[in-house]
Amino acid sequence: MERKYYNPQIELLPRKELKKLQLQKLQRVVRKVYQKVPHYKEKFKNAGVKPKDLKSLEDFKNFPFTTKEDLFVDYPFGLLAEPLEKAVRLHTSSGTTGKPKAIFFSEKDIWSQAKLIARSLFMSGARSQDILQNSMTYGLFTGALVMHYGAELLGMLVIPAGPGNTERQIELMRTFGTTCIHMTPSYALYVATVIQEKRLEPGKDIKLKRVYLGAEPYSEETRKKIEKMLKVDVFNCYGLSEMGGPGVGFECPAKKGLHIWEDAFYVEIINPETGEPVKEGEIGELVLTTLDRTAMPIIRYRTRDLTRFISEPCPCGRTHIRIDRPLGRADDMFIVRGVNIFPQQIENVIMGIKGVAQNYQIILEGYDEMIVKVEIDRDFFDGRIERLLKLKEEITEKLRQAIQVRPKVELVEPGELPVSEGKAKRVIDKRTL
Ligand code: DLL
Repeated sequence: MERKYYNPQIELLPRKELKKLQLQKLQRVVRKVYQKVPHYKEKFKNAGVKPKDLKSLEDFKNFPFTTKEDLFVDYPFGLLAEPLEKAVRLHTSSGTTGKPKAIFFSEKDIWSQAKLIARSLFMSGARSQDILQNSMTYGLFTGALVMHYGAELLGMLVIPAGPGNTERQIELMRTFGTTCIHMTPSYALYVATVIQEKRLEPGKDIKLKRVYLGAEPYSEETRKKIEKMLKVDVFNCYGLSEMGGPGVGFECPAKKGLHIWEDAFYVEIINPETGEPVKEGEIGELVLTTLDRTAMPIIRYRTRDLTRFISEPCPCGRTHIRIDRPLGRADDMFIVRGVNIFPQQIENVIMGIKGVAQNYQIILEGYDEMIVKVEIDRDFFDGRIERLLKLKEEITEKLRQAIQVRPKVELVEPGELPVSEGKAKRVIDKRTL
C-alpha cells in the first residue's frame, strides 16, 4: 500500500516532460488567479500581462511577483480563489512584526500537501512500520499538523507529542520505540544533549533512526553533530506556511541539497535587487509558485529565503531540482562593522569544534560589538583554566577566519542560555548605532 508514495513516473520524470507538466499547470493557475482574485487581476494589468501571454516557461518571468505585503491587501480573505466555504483549514505564520499571514487550505490542498510529505518521508527510507514522534508545535503553525497528516497517510504511527517537556519526550521515545522524530534543529540539539547526559544508548534505549529537522536554518555541522550524538540520519525539511508548510523541499538519502517537488511548485532563484534570475549556482532569493493549490494559489512568491540551485543530477535518480540548505531569510542577516553575517555561518564554525555543547547566542551591543555566547561541555568547568582559555581562543580565531570580524566569545555552562522548543532566536540586537 505504501508503495504508492513512491511514484517513479513523477519523481524520475525526465526534466523536459517535467517542464511540460509545469507549463500546463502554470497556465491553469495563472488563469485561475486572474479570473478569481481581483488583486491578481489588478497586478497583472499593471504588469501588462494576461494569462494568454504565458506560452512558454520563459514568459513566466513577465508575470508579477507576490510579496509578503500582497498577503495583507484585503486581509485576511483577499487572496482566496474559491469561496470561503471551500476552505477547511486555516494556518498562520507570524512574522517578526505585525499581523500573521493567513493561509487557507481546501480539502484537496490538505491532501496534496500530505501526499508530498508521505512521498518525502518514503524517500528518506521511512515506512509504515515506523513510529514518528512529532515534536513540532501543534496549532496555527503548519509544522506539526501538515507533517502529521502526511505521516499518517504513509501509514506511520504518529505520536503527536508537540514540543517541550524533554523528560516526557524521552519517556515517549523509550516507551513506544520511536524510530523517527520531527523537530526544530535547535530543540534537537538540546534533546540530544539530555539523552547523552542520561547515558541512554542509541540503538538500545533509544531506537531513533531518522530525525527530520526544519522550520529554521541550521548548518551542516549541526547536522553532523546530531547524527553523531544520536547515531541517526538527519534529513533537512524545508517549507513555509505560504506554500502549505513543510514538504516543499526535502532531502533524499544522498543528503546533498533538498529536492523541491517540481510537480507541485514552480521554482525560481532571483537576484533580490533586480528581480532577474541569478546565474547558474549563484545564491539568490527563492521564488515559489503553487501549481496544485486550489483555495489560495500564490504565484511568484518572494520567500526572502536565500539559497542556490544544485543543478547536477542527483545520485538518487530523482529529476526534481535541488536547492542548497537555505541560508536563512534575507532578514536574518546582520551587519557588524560593515560585514554581512548570517547566524548559520557562526553556527557552522562553532558546532564543528570539539568541546562545544548544543546552544549559542549572538548579542550585538554598544557600538557594533559582537558577543557570541557558547555553551560548552560541563567537564570543561573542572578548574583547568588553561584548557578553557585555549578553547575560547580556538572559537574566537576560527570565527574570525570565517567571518572576518573578531567577536568577543563567552563560554557558558550547558543550560545557561534559553532553550527554544520552537524556532530559536539566535540574535539579540541591542546596538545603539
Ligand atoms: O517553518 C514550515 C516548516 C515546518 C518547514 C516544519 C519545515 C518543518 P513558517 O513558520 O511559515 O513555516 O516559516 C517559514 O522558516 O521561509 C524559512 O525562512 C524557514 N525555514 C523553514 N524550513 C527551513 C529549513 C515553516 N529547512 C520559514 N532551513 C522559511 C532553513 C527554514 N530555513
